[in-house]
Amino acid sequence: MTQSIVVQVGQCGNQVGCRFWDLVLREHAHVNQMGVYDEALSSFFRNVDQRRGAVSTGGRITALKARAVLVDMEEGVLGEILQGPLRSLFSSTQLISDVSGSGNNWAVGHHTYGLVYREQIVDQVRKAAEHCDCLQCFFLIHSMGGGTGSGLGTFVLKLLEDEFPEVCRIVTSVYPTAEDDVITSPYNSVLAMKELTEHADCVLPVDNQSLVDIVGKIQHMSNTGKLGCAIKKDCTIISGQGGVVKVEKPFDAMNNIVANLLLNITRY
Ligand SMILES: Nc1nc2c(ncn2[C@@H]2O[C@H](COP(=O)(O)OP(=O)(O)OP(=O)(O)O)[C@@H](O)[C@H]2O)c(=O)[nH]1
Ligand SMILES: [Mg+2]
Repeated sequence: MTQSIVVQVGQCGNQVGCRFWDLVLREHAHVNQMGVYDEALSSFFRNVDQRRGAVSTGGRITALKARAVLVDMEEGVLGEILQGPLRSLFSSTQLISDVSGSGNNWAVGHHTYGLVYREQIVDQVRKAAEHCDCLQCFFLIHSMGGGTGSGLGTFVLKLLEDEFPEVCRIVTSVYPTAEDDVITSPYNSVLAMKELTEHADCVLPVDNQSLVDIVGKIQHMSNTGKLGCAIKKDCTIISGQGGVVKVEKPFDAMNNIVANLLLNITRY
């Protein structure tokens, strides 16, 4: 069985990433009610027993740790993750953050923070890779509009190519809407796109405007009682209902769609 490592960069990358982890756990709990640490679970999680160390597949679930590295140059989102319901999935060393963010500036993320955090990021990715028997894929999640996601995100992509050339790099890139608040987002997107074309094996482009439209349509159908059998009320496509994260945040419904997309392409 192969394993994958998720690298989530910037606010958007981390918020989408958290919806993904929430959804993976819910789906797994649904199909594996005995709480067995099986091969499907091992593709994204390690199972760690405090006394015995890593537990091999076939045993009971003790403490799951996500195969992930979380990077954001602002503390806010990572701080929330460390205090939120998913906190036990990550040890603090898996989280890499600074204080002030990249100020929506691609170059600050790519060049300034890239150079400063290069070693720390490589170290954490290497540690995560050492815990894998057969590392197949990196899943990078980031936004194209923000400075950290686009700048540092694409720096990390190149880093992964340099350090692990044989491991496939699949990137989920969230594109800004035409009315995006971030004035520099078109520039950040173009600069990041060049890096994607050079260093990614596969890009899953996600358009924020389409996400807004889909969420709006589903909510309209729900309000007018027109939800049919295709989409049920509170289904996982847009809703976190039944998940470990109880309070829905502004981007959650949109991020659930992206998390579903990722879950569907990684399902065994
Ligand atoms: N779909 C979605 N888009 C988001 C989310 N958070 C931010 N965005 C979009 O991402 C872009 C801004 O990027 P961010 O990820 O917030 O920025 P960042 O990577 O943290 O970079 P800096 O804040 O500049 O350091 C804008 O286009 C936002 O609309 C999210 O959770 N989901
Ligand atoms: Mg930010």
